[in-house]
Amino acid sequence: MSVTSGQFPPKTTYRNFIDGAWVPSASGEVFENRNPANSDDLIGVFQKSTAADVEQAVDAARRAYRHWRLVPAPRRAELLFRAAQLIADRKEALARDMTREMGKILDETRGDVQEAIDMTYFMAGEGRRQYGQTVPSELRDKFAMSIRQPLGVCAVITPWNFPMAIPSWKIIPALVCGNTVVFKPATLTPLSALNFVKILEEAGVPPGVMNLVTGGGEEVGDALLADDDIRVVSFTGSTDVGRTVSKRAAPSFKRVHLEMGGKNVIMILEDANLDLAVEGCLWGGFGTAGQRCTAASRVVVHEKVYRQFLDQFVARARALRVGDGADPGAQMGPVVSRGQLNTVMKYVEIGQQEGATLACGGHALTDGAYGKGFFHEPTIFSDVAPSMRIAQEEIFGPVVSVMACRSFEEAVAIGNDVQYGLSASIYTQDLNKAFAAMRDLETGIFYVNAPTIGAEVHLPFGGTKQTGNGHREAGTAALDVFSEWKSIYVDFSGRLQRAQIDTADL
Ligand code: UN1
Repeated sequence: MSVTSGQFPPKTTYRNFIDGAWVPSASGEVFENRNPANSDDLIGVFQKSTAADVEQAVDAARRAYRHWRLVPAPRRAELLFRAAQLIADRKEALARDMTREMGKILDETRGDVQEAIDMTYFMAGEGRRQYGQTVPSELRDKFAMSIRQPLGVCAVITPWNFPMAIPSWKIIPALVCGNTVVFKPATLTPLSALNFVKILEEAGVPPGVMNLVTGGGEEVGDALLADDDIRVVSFTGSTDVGRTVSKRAAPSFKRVHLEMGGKNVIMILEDANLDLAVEGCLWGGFGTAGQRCTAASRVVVHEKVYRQFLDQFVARARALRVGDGADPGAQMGPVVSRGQLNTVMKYVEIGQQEGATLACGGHALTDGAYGKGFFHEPTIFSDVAPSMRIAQEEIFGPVVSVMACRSFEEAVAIGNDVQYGLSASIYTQDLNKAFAAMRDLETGIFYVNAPTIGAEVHLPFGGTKQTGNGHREAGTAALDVFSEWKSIYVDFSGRLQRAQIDTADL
Protein backbone atom coordinates (compact mmCIF):
# COMPACT_ATOMS: atom_id res chain seq x y z
CA MET A 1 0.00 0.00 0.00
CA SER A 2 1.15 3.55 -0.60
CA VAL A 3 -0.16 6.40 1.48
CA THR A 4 0.13 10.12 0.94
CA SER A 5 3.69 10.97 1.87
CA GLY A 6 6.26 13.75 1.78
CA GLN A 7 5.56 17.37 2.57
CA PHE A 8 1.99 18.43 3.15
CA PRO A 9 0.79 21.89 2.10
CA PRO A 10 0.63 24.56 4.82
CA LYS A 11 -2.38 24.50 7.09
CA THR A 12 -5.43 26.27 5.68
CA THR A 13 -8.06 27.87 7.87
CA TYR A 14 -11.57 27.52 6.45
CA ARG A 15 -14.45 29.74 7.52
CA ASN A 16 -18.21 29.70 7.89
CA PHE A 17 -20.38 31.19 5.15
CA ILE A 18 -23.01 33.53 6.56
CA ASP A 19 -25.03 36.17 4.70
CA GLY A 20 -22.79 35.92 1.64
CA ALA A 21 -19.47 36.34 3.52
CA TRP A 22 -16.78 33.91 4.69
CA VAL A 23 -16.49 34.64 8.40
CA PRO A 24 -14.76 33.19 11.47
CA SER A 25 -16.78 31.78 14.35
CA ALA A 26 -17.51 34.02 17.33
CA SER A 27 -15.81 31.33 19.44
CA GLY A 28 -12.38 32.06 17.94
CA GLU A 29 -11.85 28.28 18.02
CA VAL A 30 -11.21 25.78 15.26
CA PHE A 31 -11.13 21.99 14.83
CA GLU A 32 -8.83 19.85 12.70
CA ASN A 33 -9.74 17.78 9.65
CA ARG A 34 -7.26 14.95 9.00
CA ASN A 35 -6.91 12.24 6.36
CA PRO A 36 -8.18 8.89 7.73
CA ALA A 37 -5.63 7.05 5.54
CA ASN A 38 -2.77 8.99 7.11
CA SER A 39 -3.39 11.11 10.15
CA ASP A 40 -0.14 13.05 9.57
CA ASP A 41 -1.98 14.71 6.71
CA LEU A 42 -3.77 17.74 8.18
CA ILE A 43 -6.26 18.93 5.55
CA GLY A 44 -7.08 22.15 7.32
CA VAL A 45 -8.83 23.65 10.29
CA PHE A 46 -12.51 24.59 10.36
CA GLN A 47 -14.59 26.86 12.56
CA LYS A 48 -15.79 25.42 15.84
CA SER A 49 -19.03 27.33 15.80
CA THR A 50 -21.41 28.13 18.62
CA ALA A 51 -25.02 29.15 19.16
CA ALA A 52 -24.04 32.76 18.40
CA ASP A 53 -22.94 31.79 14.86
CA VAL A 54 -26.12 29.80 14.34
CA GLU A 55 -28.19 32.80 15.40
CA GLN A 56 -26.46 35.00 12.83
CA ALA A 57 -26.88 32.41 10.09
CA VAL A 58 -30.57 31.85 10.85
CA ASP A 59 -31.13 35.60 10.97
CA ALA A 60 -29.48 36.00 7.55
CA ALA A 61 -31.53 33.12 6.15
CA ARG A 62 -34.75 34.56 7.56
CA ARG A 63 -34.10 37.95 5.94
CA ALA A 64 -33.03 36.40 2.63
CA TYR A 65 -36.20 34.30 2.57
CA ARG A 66 -38.33 37.42 2.12
CA HIS A 67 -37.05 37.97 -1.42
CA TRP A 68 -35.89 34.44 -2.39
CA ARG A 69 -39.40 33.02 -2.01
CA LEU A 70 -40.60 35.56 -4.59
CA VAL A 71 -37.91 34.80 -7.19
CA PRO A 72 -39.76 32.76 -9.85
CA ALA A 73 -38.88 29.08 -9.45
CA PRO A 74 -37.53 28.75 -13.04
CA ARG A 75 -35.14 31.64 -12.28
CA ARG A 76 -34.03 30.01 -9.03
CA ALA A 77 -33.44 26.88 -11.07
CA GLU A 78 -31.17 28.69 -13.54
CA LEU A 79 -28.69 29.30 -10.73
CA LEU A 80 -28.87 25.64 -9.78
CA PHE A 81 -28.27 24.47 -13.36
CA ARG A 82 -25.17 26.66 -13.31
CA ALA A 83 -24.08 25.04 -10.04
CA ALA A 84 -24.57 21.55 -11.53
CA GLN A 85 -22.29 22.46 -14.42
CA LEU A 86 -19.62 23.83 -12.05
CA ILE A 87 -19.68 20.61 -10.00
CA ALA A 88 -19.34 18.61 -13.22
CA ASP A 89 -16.41 20.78 -14.39
CA ARG A 90 -14.58 20.16 -11.09
CA LYS A 91 -15.60 16.57 -10.51
CA GLU A 92 -12.08 15.14 -10.27
CA ALA A 93 -10.73 17.76 -7.85
CA LEU A 94 -13.84 17.48 -5.67
CA ALA A 95 -13.54 13.69 -5.59
CA ARG A 96 -9.87 13.91 -4.59
CA ASP A 97 -10.65 16.31 -1.73
CA MET A 98 -13.37 13.92 -0.61
CA THR A 99 -11.15 10.84 -0.63
CA ARG A 100 -8.56 12.76 1.35
CA GLU A 101 -10.98 13.72 4.13
CA MET A 102 -13.32 10.71 4.16
CA GLY A 103 -11.24 7.78 2.94
CA LYS A 104 -13.41 5.98 0.39
CA ILE A 105 -11.69 5.08 -2.87
CA LEU A 106 -11.59 7.54 -5.75
CA ASP A 107 -14.04 5.61 -7.91
CA GLU A 108 -16.57 5.95 -5.10
CA THR A 109 -15.94 9.62 -4.38
CA ARG A 110 -16.34 10.25 -8.12
CA GLY A 111 -19.68 8.48 -7.79
CA ASP A 112 -20.58 10.64 -4.79
CA VAL A 113 -19.84 13.84 -6.72
CA GLN A 114 -21.74 12.44 -9.72
CA GLU A 115 -24.79 11.94 -7.49
CA ALA A 116 -24.58 15.61 -6.52
CA ILE A 117 -24.40 16.57 -10.21
CA ASP A 118 -27.34 14.34 -11.09
CA MET A 119 -29.43 15.56 -8.17
CA THR A 120 -28.70 19.20 -8.93
CA TYR A 121 -29.68 18.86 -12.60
CA PHE A 122 -32.73 16.79 -11.72
CA MET A 123 -34.00 19.15 -9.02
CA ALA A 124 -33.23 22.29 -11.02
CA GLY A 125 -35.62 20.81 -13.59
CA GLU A 126 -38.32 20.92 -10.91
CA GLY A 127 -38.07 24.72 -11.10
CA ARG A 128 -40.32 24.41 -14.15
CA ARG A 129 -42.65 21.82 -12.65
CA GLN A 130 -43.58 21.74 -8.91
CA TYR A 131 -47.06 20.86 -10.13
CA GLY A 132 -50.13 21.66 -8.10
CA GLN A 133 -53.72 20.68 -8.87
CA THR A 134 -56.64 22.45 -10.43
CA VAL A 135 -60.00 20.81 -9.78
CA PRO A 136 -63.59 21.70 -10.62
CA SER A 137 -65.26 23.76 -7.92
CA GLU A 138 -68.58 22.70 -6.39
CA LEU A 139 -69.91 26.13 -7.25
CA ARG A 140 -70.46 28.09 -10.45
CA ASP A 141 -67.98 30.74 -11.58
CA LYS A 142 -65.33 29.65 -9.14
CA PHE A 143 -61.86 28.15 -9.55
CA ALA A 144 -60.30 25.72 -7.05
CA MET A 145 -56.60 24.88 -7.05
CA SER A 146 -53.62 24.00 -4.89
CA ILE A 147 -50.05 25.27 -5.12
CA ARG A 148 -46.76 24.37 -3.44
CA GLN A 149 -45.28 27.02 -1.16
CA PRO A 150 -41.87 27.12 0.54
CA LEU A 151 -41.77 26.89 4.33
CA GLY A 152 -38.96 29.26 5.31
CA VAL A 153 -35.54 28.55 6.81
CA CYS A 154 -34.41 24.90 6.62
CA ALA A 155 -31.70 23.29 8.75
CA VAL A 156 -29.74 20.66 6.85
CA ILE A 157 -27.68 18.27 8.99
CA THR A 158 -25.65 15.73 7.05
CA PRO A 159 -23.38 12.71 7.67
CA TRP A 160 -19.79 12.05 6.60
CA ASN A 161 -20.31 8.95 4.43
CA PHE A 162 -21.72 10.81 1.39
CA PRO A 163 -20.15 14.22 1.96
CA MET A 164 -21.49 15.88 -1.19
CA ALA A 165 -24.30 13.65 -2.45
CA ILE A 166 -26.44 13.80 0.70
CA PRO A 167 -26.09 17.59 1.15
CA SER A 168 -27.22 17.97 -2.48
CA TRP A 169 -30.27 15.74 -1.86
CA LYS A 170 -31.46 18.20 0.78
CA ILE A 171 -30.11 21.63 -0.19
CA ILE A 172 -31.06 21.65 -3.87
CA PRO A 173 -34.75 20.75 -3.39
CA ALA A 174 -34.94 23.18 -0.45
CA LEU A 175 -33.62 26.01 -2.64
CA VAL A 176 -35.63 25.23 -5.76
CA CYS A 177 -38.81 25.32 -3.67
CA GLY A 178 -37.90 28.83 -2.44
CA ASN A 179 -36.60 28.09 1.06
CA THR A 180 -33.34 29.35 2.50
CA VAL A 181 -30.82 27.06 4.22
CA VAL A 182 -28.49 26.80 7.20
CA PHE A 183 -26.21 23.82 6.60
CA LYS A 184 -24.33 21.93 9.34
CA PRO A 185 -22.17 19.19 7.82
CA ALA A 186 -20.51 16.36 9.76
CA THR A 187 -17.32 17.50 11.49
CA LEU A 188 -15.39 14.68 9.76
CA THR A 189 -16.09 15.99 6.24
CA PRO A 190 -16.38 19.78 6.29
CA LEU A 191 -14.20 20.36 3.20
CA SER A 192 -16.60 18.68 0.75
CA ALA A 193 -19.45 20.66 2.31
CA LEU A 194 -17.52 23.88 1.92
CA ASN A 195 -16.61 23.03 -1.69
CA PHE A 196 -20.31 22.53 -2.42
CA VAL A 197 -21.33 25.83 -0.80
CA LYS A 198 -18.57 27.71 -2.66
CA ILE A 199 -20.00 26.44 -5.92
CA LEU A 200 -23.48 27.66 -4.99
CA GLU A 201 -21.96 31.05 -4.16
CA GLU A 202 -20.17 31.13 -7.52
CA ALA A 203 -23.34 30.11 -9.32
CA GLY A 204 -24.92 33.32 -7.99
CA VAL A 205 -27.14 32.17 -5.13
CA PRO A 206 -27.85 35.47 -3.30
CA PRO A 207 -26.39 36.32 0.16
CA GLY A 208 -28.20 34.71 3.08
CA VAL A 209 -29.99 32.11 0.94
CA MET A 210 -27.30 29.49 1.61
CA ASN A 211 -25.36 29.52 4.89
CA LEU A 212 -22.72 27.11 6.20
CA VAL A 213 -21.93 26.71 9.89
CA THR A 214 -19.36 24.05 10.81
CA GLY A 215 -19.01 22.50 14.25
CA GLY A 216 -20.31 19.79 16.55
CA GLY A 217 -23.84 18.53 17.01
CA GLU A 218 -24.00 19.62 20.61
CA GLU A 219 -23.30 23.26 19.80
CA VAL A 220 -24.45 23.86 16.23
CA GLY A 221 -27.06 21.11 15.90
CA ASP A 222 -28.74 21.87 19.21
CA ALA A 223 -28.85 25.59 18.51
CA LEU A 224 -30.53 24.94 15.15
CA LEU A 225 -33.14 22.69 16.73
CA ALA A 226 -33.87 25.25 19.44
CA ASP A 227 -34.38 28.10 16.98
CA ASP A 228 -38.03 28.99 16.39
CA ASP A 229 -37.27 30.46 12.97
CA ILE A 230 -36.18 27.09 11.58
CA ARG A 231 -39.25 25.51 9.95
CA VAL A 232 -37.76 22.31 8.53
CA VAL A 233 -34.99 20.03 9.75
CA SER A 234 -33.65 17.45 7.34
CA PHE A 235 -31.26 15.02 9.04
CA THR A 236 -29.36 11.95 7.90
CA GLY A 237 -27.44 10.01 10.53
CA SER A 238 -27.85 7.41 13.23
CA THR A 239 -31.20 6.33 14.65
CA ASP A 240 -30.14 7.46 18.15
CA VAL A 241 -29.31 10.98 17.04
CA GLY A 242 -32.44 11.05 14.84
CA ARG A 243 -34.56 10.34 17.91
CA THR A 244 -32.96 13.29 19.71
CA VAL A 245 -33.50 15.53 16.68
CA SER A 246 -37.16 14.52 16.64
CA LYS A 247 -37.63 15.29 20.34
CA ARG A 248 -35.83 18.62 20.25
CA ALA A 249 -37.75 19.78 17.19
CA ALA A 250 -41.15 18.85 18.63
CA PRO A 251 -41.82 21.86 20.90
CA SER A 252 -41.62 24.31 17.97
CA PHE A 253 -43.49 21.94 15.58
CA LYS A 254 -40.80 21.94 12.93
CA ARG A 255 -41.24 19.61 10.01
CA VAL A 256 -38.67 16.88 10.61
CA HIS A 257 -37.30 14.65 7.88
CA LEU A 258 -35.17 11.80 9.21
CA GLU A 259 -33.04 9.29 7.34
CA MET A 260 -31.36 6.91 9.77
CA GLY A 261 -29.85 3.47 10.26
CA GLY A 262 -30.02 0.33 8.19
CA LYS A 263 -29.37 -3.41 8.52
CA ASN A 264 -29.98 -4.37 4.93
CA VAL A 265 -30.32 -7.93 3.72
CA ILE A 266 -29.34 -9.75 0.54
CA MET A 267 -31.36 -12.97 0.16
CA ILE A 268 -29.80 -15.65 -2.04
CA LEU A 269 -32.15 -18.43 -3.14
CA GLU A 270 -31.07 -21.89 -4.29
CA ASP A 271 -31.56 -21.02 -7.98
CA ALA A 272 -29.52 -17.80 -7.82
CA ASN A 273 -26.65 -17.02 -10.18
CA LEU A 274 -24.01 -17.43 -7.47
CA ASP A 275 -21.18 -15.59 -9.23
CA LEU A 276 -23.44 -12.58 -9.60
CA ALA A 277 -24.59 -12.84 -5.97
CA VAL A 278 -20.97 -12.96 -4.74
CA GLU A 279 -20.13 -9.82 -6.76
CA GLY A 280 -23.21 -8.12 -5.31
CA CYS A 281 -22.31 -9.05 -1.73
CA LEU A 282 -18.74 -7.78 -2.15
CA TRP A 283 -19.83 -4.42 -3.53
CA GLY A 284 -22.83 -4.13 -1.19
CA GLY A 285 -20.93 -5.22 1.93
CA PHE A 286 -17.50 -3.68 1.46
CA GLY A 287 -18.13 -0.66 -0.80
CA THR A 288 -17.40 2.52 1.19
CA ALA A 289 -15.85 0.08 3.72
CA GLY A 290 -19.42 -0.85 4.68
CA GLN A 291 -20.14 2.71 5.81
CA ARG A 292 -23.39 3.19 3.91
CA CYS A 293 -26.83 3.23 5.41
CA THR A 294 -27.72 0.99 2.45
CA ALA A 295 -24.79 -1.44 3.03
CA ALA A 296 -25.56 -5.15 2.66
CA SER A 297 -24.53 -6.08 6.18
CA ARG A 298 -26.64 -9.27 6.26
CA VAL A 299 -26.71 -12.11 3.75
CA VAL A 300 -29.26 -14.91 4.03
CA VAL A 301 -28.44 -17.93 1.85
CA HIS A 302 -30.45 -21.04 1.08
CA GLU A 303 -28.83 -24.03 2.81
CA LYS A 304 -28.39 -25.90 -0.50
CA VAL A 305 -25.96 -23.28 -1.81
CA TYR A 306 -24.72 -21.92 1.52
CA ARG A 307 -21.32 -23.61 1.57
CA GLN A 308 -20.53 -22.89 -2.05
CA PHE A 309 -21.54 -19.24 -1.69
CA LEU A 310 -19.57 -18.79 1.53
CA ASP A 311 -16.37 -20.28 0.08
CA GLN A 312 -16.53 -17.99 -2.94
CA PHE A 313 -17.47 -14.91 -0.91
CA VAL A 314 -14.68 -15.46 1.62
CA ALA A 315 -12.08 -16.04 -1.11
CA ARG A 316 -13.06 -12.83 -2.85
CA ALA A 317 -13.18 -10.78 0.37
CA ARG A 318 -9.70 -12.00 1.36
CA ALA A 319 -8.37 -10.86 -2.01
CA LEU A 320 -9.70 -7.30 -1.70
CA ARG A 321 -6.84 -4.78 -1.66
CA VAL A 322 -7.18 -2.41 1.30
CA GLY A 323 -5.33 0.89 1.04
CA ASP A 324 -5.34 4.65 0.76
CA GLY A 325 -8.40 5.53 -1.35
CA ALA A 326 -6.23 7.85 -3.45
CA ASP A 327 -4.10 4.87 -4.52
CA PRO A 328 -5.50 3.59 -7.86
CA GLY A 329 -4.86 -0.01 -6.78
CA ALA A 330 -6.94 0.19 -3.61
CA GLN A 331 -10.33 -1.54 -3.60
CA MET A 332 -11.35 -0.57 -0.07
CA GLY A 333 -10.21 2.48 1.89
CA PRO A 334 -9.90 3.08 5.63
CA VAL A 335 -12.88 3.67 7.87
CA VAL A 336 -13.47 7.32 8.59
CA SER A 337 -12.07 7.75 12.12
CA ARG A 338 -10.52 6.16 15.16
CA GLY A 339 -13.97 6.05 16.77
CA GLN A 340 -15.43 4.16 13.81
CA LEU A 341 -12.52 1.71 13.84
CA ASN A 342 -13.12 1.09 17.56
CA THR A 343 -16.80 0.39 16.87
CA VAL A 344 -15.90 -2.15 14.18
CA MET A 345 -13.41 -3.87 16.49
CA LYS A 346 -15.96 -3.95 19.30
CA TYR A 347 -18.51 -5.69 17.07
CA VAL A 348 -15.95 -8.24 15.88
CA GLU A 349 -15.44 -9.12 19.53
CA ILE A 350 -19.19 -9.25 20.16
CA GLY A 351 -19.70 -11.57 17.17
CA GLN A 352 -17.10 -13.99 18.47
CA GLN A 353 -18.55 -13.93 21.98
CA GLU A 354 -22.00 -14.63 20.53
CA GLY A 355 -20.65 -17.78 18.89
CA ALA A 356 -20.57 -16.76 15.22
CA THR A 357 -17.69 -18.10 13.12
CA LEU A 358 -15.14 -15.55 11.97
CA ALA A 359 -14.82 -16.74 8.36
CA CYS A 360 -12.31 -14.07 7.34
CA GLY A 361 -10.79 -10.79 8.47
CA GLY A 362 -11.51 -9.57 11.98
CA HIS A 363 -8.48 -7.38 12.54
CA ALA A 364 -7.46 -3.77 12.26
CA LEU A 365 -4.49 -3.34 9.91
CA THR A 366 -1.59 -1.70 11.67
CA ASP A 367 1.63 -2.75 9.89
CA GLY A 368 3.80 -0.15 8.18
CA ALA A 369 1.93 2.68 6.50
CA TYR A 370 -1.41 1.20 7.64
CA GLY A 371 -0.48 2.26 11.17
CA LYS A 372 -1.05 5.91 10.31
CA GLY A 373 -4.65 5.35 9.28
CA PHE A 374 -7.82 3.57 10.36
CA PHE A 375 -7.74 0.40 8.29
CA HIS A 376 -9.66 -2.80 8.95
CA GLU A 377 -9.79 -6.09 7.08
CA PRO A 378 -12.94 -7.00 5.18
CA THR A 379 -14.65 -9.26 7.70
CA ILE A 380 -17.23 -12.03 7.26
CA PHE A 381 -19.04 -13.87 10.03
CA SER A 382 -20.73 -17.16 9.11
CA ASP A 383 -23.09 -19.39 11.12
CA VAL A 384 -24.75 -16.24 12.36
CA ALA A 385 -28.09 -16.56 14.14
CA PRO A 386 -30.64 -13.87 13.18
CA SER A 387 -31.01 -12.76 16.79
CA MET A 388 -27.31 -12.05 17.36
CA ARG A 389 -26.33 -8.44 17.87
CA ILE A 390 -24.07 -8.54 14.78
CA ALA A 391 -27.18 -9.44 12.76
CA GLN A 392 -29.41 -6.84 14.42
CA GLU A 393 -27.37 -3.70 15.04
CA GLU A 394 -25.92 -1.31 12.50
CA ILE A 395 -22.11 -1.59 12.58
CA PHE A 396 -21.29 0.84 9.74
CA GLY A 397 -18.04 -0.87 8.84
CA PRO A 398 -16.67 -3.71 6.69
CA VAL A 399 -18.42 -6.53 8.55
CA VAL A 400 -20.97 -8.87 6.91
CA SER A 401 -23.06 -11.49 8.73
CA VAL A 402 -23.98 -14.60 6.72
CA MET A 403 -26.95 -16.74 7.77
CA ALA A 404 -28.47 -19.93 6.38
CA CYS A 405 -32.17 -20.47 5.65
CA ARG A 406 -34.25 -23.47 4.55
CA SER A 407 -36.88 -21.73 2.45
CA PHE A 408 -37.91 -18.55 0.72
CA GLU A 409 -40.43 -17.86 3.51
CA GLU A 410 -37.71 -18.14 6.15
CA ALA A 411 -35.45 -15.79 4.19
CA VAL A 412 -38.22 -13.16 4.10
CA ALA A 413 -38.92 -13.62 7.82
CA ILE A 414 -35.22 -13.18 8.69
CA GLY A 415 -35.00 -10.24 6.30
CA ASN A 416 -37.83 -8.46 8.10
CA ASP A 417 -36.74 -9.35 11.62
CA VAL A 418 -34.79 -6.16 12.34
CA GLN A 419 -35.78 -2.73 13.62
CA TYR A 420 -34.61 -1.04 10.41
CA GLY A 421 -36.21 -0.92 6.95
CA LEU A 422 -34.08 0.85 4.36
CA SER A 423 -33.08 -1.53 1.58
CA ALA A 424 -33.26 -5.25 0.72
CA SER A 425 -32.37 -7.47 -2.21
CA ILE A 426 -33.03 -10.91 -3.64
CA TYR A 427 -30.96 -13.06 -5.99
CA THR A 428 -33.15 -15.58 -7.82
CA GLN A 429 -34.30 -16.59 -11.29
CA ASP A 430 -37.82 -17.22 -9.99
CA LEU A 431 -40.04 -14.34 -11.07
CA ASN A 432 -42.85 -15.26 -8.68
CA LYS A 433 -40.56 -15.26 -5.64
CA ALA A 434 -38.91 -12.01 -6.75
CA PHE A 435 -42.32 -10.30 -6.93
CA ALA A 436 -43.50 -11.74 -3.61
CA ALA A 437 -40.31 -10.53 -1.93
CA MET A 438 -40.63 -7.13 -3.59
CA ARG A 439 -44.04 -6.79 -2.00
CA ASP A 440 -43.29 -8.30 1.42
CA LEU A 441 -39.91 -6.91 2.49
CA GLU A 442 -40.57 -4.07 4.92
CA THR A 443 -38.16 -1.63 3.32
CA GLY A 444 -38.32 1.60 1.33
CA ILE A 445 -36.00 0.30 -1.41
CA PHE A 446 -35.82 -3.15 -3.00
CA TYR A 447 -33.48 -4.71 -5.54
CA VAL A 448 -33.74 -7.82 -7.71
CA ASN A 449 -30.46 -9.46 -8.75
CA ALA A 450 -28.49 -6.43 -7.59
CA PRO A 451 -27.04 -5.46 -4.21
CA THR A 452 -28.78 -3.19 -1.65
CA ILE A 453 -26.81 -0.09 -2.64
CA GLY A 454 -26.86 2.24 -5.61
CA ALA A 455 -30.12 4.17 -5.39
CA GLU A 456 -30.63 6.70 -8.20
CA VAL A 457 -31.54 10.35 -7.63
CA HIS A 458 -34.86 10.47 -9.46
CA LEU A 459 -36.64 7.86 -7.33
CA PRO A 460 -37.63 8.36 -3.69
CA PHE A 461 -34.98 7.34 -1.15
CA GLY A 462 -35.80 6.38 2.42
CA GLY A 463 -36.87 3.66 4.75
CA THR A 464 -39.55 2.25 6.98
CA LYS A 465 -39.61 1.35 10.69
CA GLN A 466 -36.68 2.88 12.60
CA THR A 467 -34.90 3.96 9.42
CA GLY A 468 -37.20 6.86 8.65
CA ASN A 469 -40.18 8.86 9.79
CA GLY A 470 -42.42 8.57 6.76
CA HIS A 471 -40.79 11.12 4.49
CA ARG A 472 -38.65 10.35 1.44
CA GLU A 473 -35.88 12.35 -0.12
CA ALA A 474 -34.70 12.35 -3.74
CA GLY A 475 -37.20 12.00 -6.58
CA THR A 476 -40.11 14.39 -6.61
CA ALA A 477 -40.85 13.11 -3.08
CA ALA A 478 -38.20 15.61 -1.94
CA LEU A 479 -40.59 18.41 -2.86
CA ASP A 480 -42.97 17.15 -0.18
CA VAL A 481 -40.29 17.67 2.47
CA PHE A 482 -39.44 21.21 1.39
CA SER A 483 -42.82 22.65 0.41
CA GLU A 484 -46.33 22.76 1.82
CA TRP A 485 -49.69 22.98 0.14
CA LYS A 486 -51.84 26.04 -0.11
CA SER A 487 -55.39 25.63 -1.47
CA ILE A 488 -56.81 28.61 -3.28
CA TYR A 489 -60.42 29.39 -4.26
CA VAL A 490 -61.24 32.21 -6.66
CA ASP A 491 -64.89 33.21 -6.86
CA PHE A 492 -65.61 35.35 -9.92
CA SER A 493 -69.43 35.16 -9.73
CA GLY A 494 -69.77 38.56 -8.08
CA ARG A 495 -72.22 37.25 -5.49
CA LEU A 496 -72.05 35.38 -2.21
CA GLN A 497 -72.02 31.66 -2.89
CA ARG A 498 -72.10 29.38 0.09
CA ALA A 499 -70.05 26.17 -0.20
CA GLN A 500 -71.80 23.00 0.93
CA ILE A 501 -75.08 24.88 1.40
CA ASP A 502 -75.88 26.12 -2.13
CA THR A 503 -75.76 22.70 -3.76
CA ALA A 504 -79.00 22.41 -5.74
CA ASP A 505 -77.75 24.42 -8.73
CA LEU A 506 -78.38 22.33 -11.83
C1 UN1 B 1 -26.25 6.42 2.43
O1 UN1 B 1 -25.64 5.38 2.59
O2 UN1 B 1 -26.43 7.19 3.38
O3 UN1 B 1 -27.96 3.93 -2.59
C2 UN1 B 1 -26.75 6.87 1.09
C3 UN1 B 1 -26.81 4.18 -2.25
C4 UN1 B 1 -26.28 5.57 -2.47
C5 UN1 B 1 -26.66 6.47 -1.35
C6 UN1 B 1 -26.44 5.91 0.01
N1 UN1 B 1 -26.78 6.07 -3.72
O4 UN1 B 1 -26.11 3.35 -1.72
